[in-house]
Amino acid sequence: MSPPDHLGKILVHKVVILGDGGVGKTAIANQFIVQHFVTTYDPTGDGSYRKQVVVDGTPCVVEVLDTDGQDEYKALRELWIREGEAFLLVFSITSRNSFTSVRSYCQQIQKIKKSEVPLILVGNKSDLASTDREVSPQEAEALAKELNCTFIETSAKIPHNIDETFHSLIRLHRKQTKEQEQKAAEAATVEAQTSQTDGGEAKKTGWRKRLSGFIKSIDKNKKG
Ligand SMILES: Nc1nc2c(ncn2[C@@H]2O[C@H](COP(=O)(O)OP(=O)(O)OP(=O)(O)O)[C@@H](O)[C@H]2O)c(=O)[nH]1
Ligand SMILES: [Mg+2]
Repeated sequence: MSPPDHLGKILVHKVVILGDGGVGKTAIANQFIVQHFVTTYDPTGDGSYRKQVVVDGTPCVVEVLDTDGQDEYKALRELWIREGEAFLLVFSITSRNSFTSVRSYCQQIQKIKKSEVPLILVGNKSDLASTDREVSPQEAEALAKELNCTFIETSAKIPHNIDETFHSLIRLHRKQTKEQEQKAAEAATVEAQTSQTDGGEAKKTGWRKRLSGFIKSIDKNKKG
């Protein structure tokens, strides 16, 4: 077990699942959190769950926010996106409409977050690929390339690629957090160096000023 002081340092990843109604967001969240597949479709409100996992030997907590894809919840979406740190953008491979919606979710994330965020494009219901597929993997790959993210096909039913998807997102978030910390440390070093140089300059200027006054007074004395 980790020593107690380490527990306090465990990183919490706030993952938001976005996508149209019926694509399987709740099913994905349930499968990841409790390894259970819900067959009934209950378009309920948003819910959040927590789970501790170990990814690449490091423990962390994943906080999953399962949003509601119904239109009446649109107003809440901005709030969910603000809360989130990493995103699963879900469509169903059996619904072209849900695939078309992906771009607008992504635009909304970019508008609110302003900077790049860890994001994975998820094509759910892969178990229905042979009978009901409406979106090809090639099309989804092309969209992922355009959105500068990874594409993964999942099935919350069988299940397939569920843990892998969350683990990949955690890795992306860890990488980004590390890069941001490095950037902040670099910026702090540059700032410290600049203020040191500024201080040096200020001293030099003060020293020059004082010296020039001293030289002037010597010159005056000489003349006198
Ligand atoms: N075959 C299959 N069915 C799935 C899969 N994932 C979800 N479903 C079914 O699709 C329906 C909708 O799933 P939900 O998880 O409730 O969809 P949702 O995205 O949460 O929908 P909203 O809460 O309305 O936004 C349910 O009947 C699920 O059983 C999957 O991977 N394969
Ligand atoms: Mg749901």
